[in-house]
Amino acid sequence: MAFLQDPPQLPHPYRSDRLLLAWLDRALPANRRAALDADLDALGDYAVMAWQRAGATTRRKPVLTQWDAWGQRVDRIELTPAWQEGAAMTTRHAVLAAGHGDSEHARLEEFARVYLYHLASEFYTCPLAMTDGAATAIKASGNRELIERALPHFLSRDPATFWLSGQWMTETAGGSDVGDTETRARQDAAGQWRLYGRKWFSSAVVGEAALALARPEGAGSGGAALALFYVETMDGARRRPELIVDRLKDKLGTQELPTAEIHLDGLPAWPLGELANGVRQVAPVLNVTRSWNAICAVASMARAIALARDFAEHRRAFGRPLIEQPLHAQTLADLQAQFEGAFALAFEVAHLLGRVEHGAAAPHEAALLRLLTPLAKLWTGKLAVAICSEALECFGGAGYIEDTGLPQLLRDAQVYAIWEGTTNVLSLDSLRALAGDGLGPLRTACTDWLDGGDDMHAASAIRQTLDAAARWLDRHAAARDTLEAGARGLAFTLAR
Ligand code: MFK
Ligand code: FAD
Repeated sequence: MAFLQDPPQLPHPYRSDRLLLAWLDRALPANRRAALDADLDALGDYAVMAWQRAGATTRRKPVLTQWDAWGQRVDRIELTPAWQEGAAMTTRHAVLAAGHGDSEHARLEEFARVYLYHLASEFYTCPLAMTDGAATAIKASGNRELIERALPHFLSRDPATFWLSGQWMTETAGGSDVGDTETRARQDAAGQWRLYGRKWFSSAVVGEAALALARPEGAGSGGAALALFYVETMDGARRRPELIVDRLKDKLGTQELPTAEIHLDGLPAWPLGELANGVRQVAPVLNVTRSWNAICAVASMARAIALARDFAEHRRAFGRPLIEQPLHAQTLADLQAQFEGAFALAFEVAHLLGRVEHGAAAPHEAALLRLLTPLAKLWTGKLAVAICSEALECFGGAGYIEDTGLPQLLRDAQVYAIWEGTTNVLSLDSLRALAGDGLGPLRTACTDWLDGGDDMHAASAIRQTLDAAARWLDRHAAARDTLEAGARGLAFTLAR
C-alpha cells in the first residue's frame, strides 16, 4: 500500500488557543470569565464539527429562485447548512445580545464569541456584524419608536423572533464615495417615506431589516444631503414586493454568503433622525462592523496557522517531521508572531469599545478607539491575506487543492481588505481620526503601556516612531494631497 498522508486535524479553537485564554483571564473579572466558559466551549465544539462537515460537503453556494412554477415572483434563497443554523446558534450563545449587556466587558465577551464562531458560520457573521451595527446606530439615534421596534428582534435570544439587518450603502456609482448615492426617498400621499433605487451589494438580503442611505426628494447633491433610513423587508412570511432581488453575485470567496444586487421600488422606510447627514448617522455602524472585520480577520489567521502547525507535526520530509526542520519551524514562528500582534490590536479595540460605550474609559480612550478602529481593520485585513497565503504554502501542493478546504481560507481572506472600506479609504479615515489632538491619545496609551514594561529598547523605538510620525503630519498639514498620498504608509506604521 502506497503512503497516504493524514489530513490536518483542527485543534479545539477555544481550549487550545492560549492567546485567547490568556487575554480573557487577564481582562475579565473571575465571575464573568467563568460565566463565559460554556458558550465559548460550545462555539469551539461547533467549529470542530463544521470543519469536519465541510470536508464532506460539496455544496458551497446559496441558490436564488426568482419565479415559482406558475410565474409568481418569489425571490426565494436556499441557504447552506451553517446559514440555516445561524439564528439558532446566534441566539443560543447570545452572540449579539452579549455585546449589548450592561457592562464595560460586554464587547470583549461578544467578540470572543465572534472569534470562535466566525469560520464555522460561513460568514453568517457578515450580516450579524451589520445587525450589531444597526442596533448600535439605532440606539445612538435616540429614536424611541425604532429602538422599541427593532432592538428586541436584533438582540433576541429566541430564533423565532430574531431578525438580521443589512447595511445598504454601496451603489454602482460609489462604494467608497457614498456621497454619489442615487437612491431616492419620496413621501407618498399618506406621508410614508418610500425608497426607489438600486443597491449594488446587499450581503444580508435574507435579513428582515436594513439601514439604507438615500437622498430625500428635493435635497441637494453630496454626502451631507443623504438621510439614513430603517426598512423592513418582509410582509409576514413573504418578501415585500417593493424589494426585488436581481441576482446573487458570483464571488471570489465568501461563497456561502448571499450577496445580492437589489432594486427598491417604493419600499417603505423610516428616517433614523434628521433628513440629512446620513453618513454621520451611519458612522456607528461602520465602526462596529470594522471591529468585527478585524476580529474575523484574526480568526482566519488563527485557523490557517492551527492547521499548518498540525500538518507540520505529522508530515515528514528529509527524515523528520516538518516541525523539526529548523526553517519550517521558523516560518511557523514568524506567522505566529505576526498573528499575535494582530490579535492584540483587534482585541484591544474590542476592549476599548466596551469601555467607551459604558463610560468606563480614561479621558484619552474615546479618541484612541476612534483611531485604532480603522488601523485595526486595515492592518488585519491585509495581514490575513499574507498569513493565509503563507500557511497554504506550508502544505505544499495540497494547499493549492480545492477539496482540502485550504484554498477557501485564502479566497475568503481577500474580502477583509475590500468591504467596509478599502485599505486606502481606511487610511484616509485614520487621517480624519488624527484631526484635532493628532497622535496625542496614542502617545498617552503608549506611555501607559511602555511605563508598565521593562523593554527599554522597544519603548524608545516606539517613541521615536511616534515623534517621526508627528513631525511628518506637522510638515504636511497644509498639503492635503501629500498627506493623502502618504496616508497608507503612516497608517501601517502606526498599526505596526
Ligand atoms: C465578517 C466580518 C464582518 C464584517 C462585515 C462586513 C459587511 C460588509 C458590508 C459592507 O461593505 S457595507 C458598505 C461599507 N461601506 C463603507 O465602509 C464606505 C467606505 N467609505 C467611507 O468610509 C468614506 O470615508 C465615507 C463614506 C465615510 C466618506 O463619506 P463623506 O460624506 O465624504 O464623509 P465626510 O464628509 O468626511 O464625513 C461625514 C461625517 O461622518 C463627518 O462628521 P461631521 O458631519 O460631524 O463632520 C465625519 O467625521 C463622519 N465620519 C465619517 N467616517 C467616520 C465618521 N465618524 C466616525 N467614524 C467614522 N469612521
Ligand atoms: P471604489 O470605491 O470604486 O474603489 C476602487 C478603488 O479605488 C479601491 O482600491 C479604493 O481603495 C480606491 N479609492 C477610492 N477612493 C479613494 C481615495 N479617495 N483615495 C485613494 N484610493 C481610493 N456594500 C454594502 O453597502 N452592503 C453590503 O452588504 C456589502 N456587501 C459586500 C460583500 C462583498 C463580498 C463585497 C466584496 C463587497 C460588499 N459591499 C457591500 C461593497 C463594499 O463595501 C464596496 O465594494 C467597497 O466599499 C468599495 O467600494 P467600490 O466597490 O465602489 O470601489
